[in-house]
Amino acid sequence: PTTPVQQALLSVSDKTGLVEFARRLSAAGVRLLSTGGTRKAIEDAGLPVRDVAEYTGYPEMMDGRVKTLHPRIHGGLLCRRDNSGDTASAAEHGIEMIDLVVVNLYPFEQTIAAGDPPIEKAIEQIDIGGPSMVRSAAKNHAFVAVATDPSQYDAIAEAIESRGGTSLEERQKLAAAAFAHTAKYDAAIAGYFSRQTGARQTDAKPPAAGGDEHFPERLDVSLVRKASLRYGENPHQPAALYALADAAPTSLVYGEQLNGKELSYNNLLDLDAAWAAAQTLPKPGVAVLKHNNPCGAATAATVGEATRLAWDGDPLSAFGSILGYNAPVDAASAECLAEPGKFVEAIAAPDFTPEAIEILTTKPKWRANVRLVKIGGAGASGRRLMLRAIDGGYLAQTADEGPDEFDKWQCVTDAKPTDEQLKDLKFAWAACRHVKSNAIVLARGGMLVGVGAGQMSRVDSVEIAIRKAGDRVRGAALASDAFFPFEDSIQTAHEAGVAAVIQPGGSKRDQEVIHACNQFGMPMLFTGKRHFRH
Ligand code: 93A
Repeated sequence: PTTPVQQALLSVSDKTGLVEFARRLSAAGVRLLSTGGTRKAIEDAGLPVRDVAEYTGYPEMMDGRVKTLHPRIHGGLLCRRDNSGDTASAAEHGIEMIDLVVVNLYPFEQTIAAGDPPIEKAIEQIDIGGPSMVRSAAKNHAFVAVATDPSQYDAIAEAIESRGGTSLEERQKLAAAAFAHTAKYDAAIAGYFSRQTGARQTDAKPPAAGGDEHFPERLDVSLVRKASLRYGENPHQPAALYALADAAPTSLVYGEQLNGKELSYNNLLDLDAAWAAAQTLPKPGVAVLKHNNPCGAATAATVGEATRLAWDGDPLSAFGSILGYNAPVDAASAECLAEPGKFVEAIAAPDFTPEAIEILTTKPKWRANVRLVKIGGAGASGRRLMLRAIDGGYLAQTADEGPDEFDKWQCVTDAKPTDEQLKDLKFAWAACRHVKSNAIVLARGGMLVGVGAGQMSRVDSVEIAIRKAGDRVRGAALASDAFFPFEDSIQTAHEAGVAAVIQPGGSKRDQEVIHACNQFGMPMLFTGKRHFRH
C-alpha cells in the first residue's frame, strides 16, 4: 500500500540534486523541514521551508553538534501510525509525523581519504544526528521513507508525483540501503580509531578507487544446504555441501549420480578439480586426479585411447583416482578402467554410454561403489568468485579460467619448437595450471608423463617430474607454472633429455635461463601468464 508523504525532513551535507528534489516535493504538496545549511539552500531557491530549530523550539547549539536530536524529530520518525499509544503520545507532545527523511552524512570518508587527520579534527566530522535520523526512519520503514543518496531522489519524487507516496517494497529497499550506508560510515570511523590507537584494524577499508566489477562491497551469496556430508577432509570435521541458489542444472553440484556410494567431501573436491582439468584439455580428453592434483591427463583420437594414456601417465598413483572427462565415457574407456589391478574412486563426465555404465558397475567389487556423476553440459563451469577462509575473513578471487592466448606466446630461444614439440608444449601448458605450485609437468605424444606437484622448491618439482617420467622424459615438453628463478632447472631438465620448455617468463634472470636453453639448443616459449595454484 502507498503511504502518503505529507512532510519531509531534509538535512544533507552533499547538496547535489537537493534543490531540484525539494522543488518537486514542494510542488507535490509536501511540507519541508530542514537544518541550517540545507534550509538556506532551499530557501535561496525560493521554496517554502521551515527550520528544524523553529519546530523543536531549540536552536542549533554546540557548533551544530545538537541540531536534530530532539523528541519532536525522532518521535515523528519512529511513531507507528497504526499504534494508538504512539499516536496518542505524538498528539500529547505536539509531535508531527515526518514521512520522508533525506539525509546524507558529514563526509567522514573524504576527511580521511588523503591520510588520517589529528583526532580533534576527525571527531568533528563524525555525524551523530544524521545517522540517528537515518536509522530511526529505516527502522520505521513501514511508514517512513529514507533517502541517503542523491541517486534515489528521482524515483522517490516520481512515486510521490504519480502515486502520492511510496510502496512498502520501495521503503524496504531504501531502508536496506540506509543501514548499509550507516554501517559503511561507522566502519570507516572504526578503522580511523583503530589506526590512531595502534589497534588492529577490523573494518573493511573502502575499496580502492575505481573498484572492480568482480567484487561488490558486500558479498551477498545466496546458498542453500544441499546435503550434510558424512565428514570433511577428516572424520573429525563435520561438513556440508551448499549449492548456489541459482546454480546451473549442469553444474557438478546438481550432477546426476548414476552409481556408487554417497559423494564425500574429498570426492566433491577432487571431482570438481578433475572436471575443471578435463575442460581445458583438447577433446576427447581425460584427467586423472589424486588428492586434487593431476597424475595423468591425455588426449587422443578416441576417448578409450585417451583413457589408457591418461591412466598410463602414472599407473601407480592412478590407483584409487578420480577422473574427469570432457567427452562421454564409452565402452572402450570403461573396459580400460575395469582391467585387473585398476581401481577408480569416482568419475565426472558430460555423459556415460549405457555400455560404459554396465561395464563400470557390474564386475569386480569396487564397481558397485564407483561414483559416476553425469554433469550434463560441458565447458562452462558456472564458477563465481573463488572464496577461501582465512582467520577473520575470506579471500576472494576470480577463477583461473579462460583459454590460452597463443597469440601472446613468444619463442625466446634461437631454436624453434617443431610442430610435434609445439603440440606437446600446448598440452603440457594446459595441464600445468591444474597442478599445485610449484608445478612442473612433462608431456609427450598427447599425454602427461611426469608431474612434480606442490613442492616448495621448483627444482624439486623438476626432479620429481623427471623421476616419474622415467624413460619417457626423452624428447618430452616441460611446462612450469611460474618462471624459473635460476637456470639450474633447465640444466637438470636438459641432462634428463627434456626437449622443449614452456613457462611464463618474467624473472630477473630470464636472460640466464634463455642463455642456458640456447647453449643446449632447447626451444623455450614464454606465455606471459602465470598459473600459480597455492
Ligand atoms: O552534529 S550532528 O551530528 N548533530 C545533529 O543533531 C545533526 N542533525 C543533522 N549533525 C547533524 N546533522 C547533519 O548535518 C546531517 O547528517 C547532514 O550531514 C548535516 C546537514 O547540515 P546543514 O543542513 O546545516 O548543512
